Amino acid sequence: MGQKSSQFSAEELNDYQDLTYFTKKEVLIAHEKFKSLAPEKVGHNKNAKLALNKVLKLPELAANPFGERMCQVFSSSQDGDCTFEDFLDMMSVFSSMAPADVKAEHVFRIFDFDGDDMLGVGDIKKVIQCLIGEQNVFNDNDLKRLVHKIFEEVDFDDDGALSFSEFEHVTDMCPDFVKSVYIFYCIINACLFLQDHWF
Ligand SMILES: [Ca+2]
Ligand SMILES: [Ca+2]
Repeated sequence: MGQKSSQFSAEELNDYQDLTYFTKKEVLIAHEKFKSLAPEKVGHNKNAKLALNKVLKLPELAANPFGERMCQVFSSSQDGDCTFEDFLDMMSVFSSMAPADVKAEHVFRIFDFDGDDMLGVGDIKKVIQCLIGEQNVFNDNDLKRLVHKIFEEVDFDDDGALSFSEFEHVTDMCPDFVKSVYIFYCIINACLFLQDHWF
């Protein structure tokens, strides 16, 4: 404990480098971040599991409206609590080095709240609710109309749910997470604008 040298063996670092989009140096930086959330715990056990509310203290996640949902998707225990390996995976997938299709796959999982491999009306409502947060300016009718508008734009086969390929079509135009969230955001703003001119 308390040693300045790495908590990882050379072999472990090689493995992490192979399994993520990070270099060994970046793996160590990610571990420093993880450790800063609970220094005593992680100092004793480099892969200690941290509770969701601890992980959410990370500024990058605290500022992200999907922070909690991201932790749930990457948590190996599926409850949002994260080990370093869960955390590393999440950081790696959303790093600039990860390819767009890998990001899109994970954004889809994050948006798929009920885990049925489709983005249904309920999922998209939750996505919108995450985006607009506390200052909920929509009533139920607004929300319904907005969801209807989104499906009109991207539900190409008209089956009332967005498949991964329909979703990918949107994210192809805007490959990173922030941008695909931004697209939904633009759709929302466009709808708000339209709403003013609907009647
Ligand atoms: Ca779903
Ligand atoms: Ca569809």
